[in-house]
Amino acid sequence: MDSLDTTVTTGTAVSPQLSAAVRHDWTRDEIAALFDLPFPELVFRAQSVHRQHFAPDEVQLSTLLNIKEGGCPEDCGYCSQSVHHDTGVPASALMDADAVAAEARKAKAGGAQRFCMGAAWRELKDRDVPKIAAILREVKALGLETCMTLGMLTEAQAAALKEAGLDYYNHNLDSSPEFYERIITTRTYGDRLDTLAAVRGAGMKVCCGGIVGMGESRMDRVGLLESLATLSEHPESVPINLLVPVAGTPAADQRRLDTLEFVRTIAVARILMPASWVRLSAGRQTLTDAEQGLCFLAGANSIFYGDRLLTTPNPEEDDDLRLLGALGMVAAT
Ligand code: SAM
Ligand code: DTB
Ligand code: SF4
Repeated sequence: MDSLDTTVTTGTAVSPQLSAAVRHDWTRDEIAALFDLPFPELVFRAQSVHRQHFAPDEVQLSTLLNIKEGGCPEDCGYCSQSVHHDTGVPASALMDADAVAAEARKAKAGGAQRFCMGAAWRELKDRDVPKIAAILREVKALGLETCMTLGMLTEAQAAALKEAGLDYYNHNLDSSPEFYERIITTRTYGDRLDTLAAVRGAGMKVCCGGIVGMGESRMDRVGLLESLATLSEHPESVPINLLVPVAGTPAADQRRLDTLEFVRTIAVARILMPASWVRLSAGRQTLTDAEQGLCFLAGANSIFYGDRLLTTPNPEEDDDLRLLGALGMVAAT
């Protein structure tokens, strides 16, 4: 049996040899068939594939800092930082390098491995490149891995960031190409793919995933994962965000996605991109310890660590350390 086989043997103990080969030719039908598997079969397959590439008890810890909040000209329907929505999030200037380094030092002392910095920009402006480079040099000097998400990038900007010490660039596809157009009108799916190509071209690692629970259908979740899993190189890091509903945004009143469907999405991402770190990202505040444990069982092996995401709360570090301890899991080395 390989990872495509959707045949299920019921009432019989089977130990299929599941292939964890990295493929880039997944079809929507194959992906939809994985979503349709009985839950225990799906989680078993995800866990089996996971163990062929990763230690099952290791979790990668990334701490997030909003280095430039609010005032973003884009109209992403889920986002608290868009000027198009009345969310009460103020627009701030870009933090200076010393202030960012102070936060990075705290993150490192708390046990973070990677420091992720987000700016509420449509795109990086050339005039800000020296300031961003200064930030990167300071954070890198602390011995942390670096990640940034600054909106769209040109090839030259991507090269400059790489040169300044940027390890990862986060730029999400967010949803299927079809659903994307219903949540964002100010830039296209193609624009996002161009930025991802610029990041790859500069030799950086890619962090790219999406958001679920925005009112999309299961086929849209299939479409998102198809877009990610058919990239010529899989993103090294795949954040799966569960929508954090923010008052004042068009997505504010969305019904919460069923947790089992969220776990299925993680399991399918794990099977499709077996060698990538799958991050259980935004939305952990609404998951119980047991539900988060289920996400790890389904192949998630990375989290945002620290009590804030960009503008919304995340679990306290102590709570996460307690949870990892209770699960017998450790920070990845
Ligand atoms: N402005 C940059 C951009 O969009 O490329 C970077 C920051 S942006 C906030 C990074 C990602 O965070 C988005 O692409 C989206 O996937 C996720 N995100 C933003 N708001 C969210 C929310 N309310 N719930 C879940 N995920 C969210
Ligand atoms: C990602 O995929 N999720 C993070 C990070 N990349 C930048 C952002 C989550 C934001 C959640 C809502 C907020 O705090 O504003
Ligand atoms: Fe701007 Fe990023 Fe928010 Fe979209 S998700 S409005 S680009 S900060």
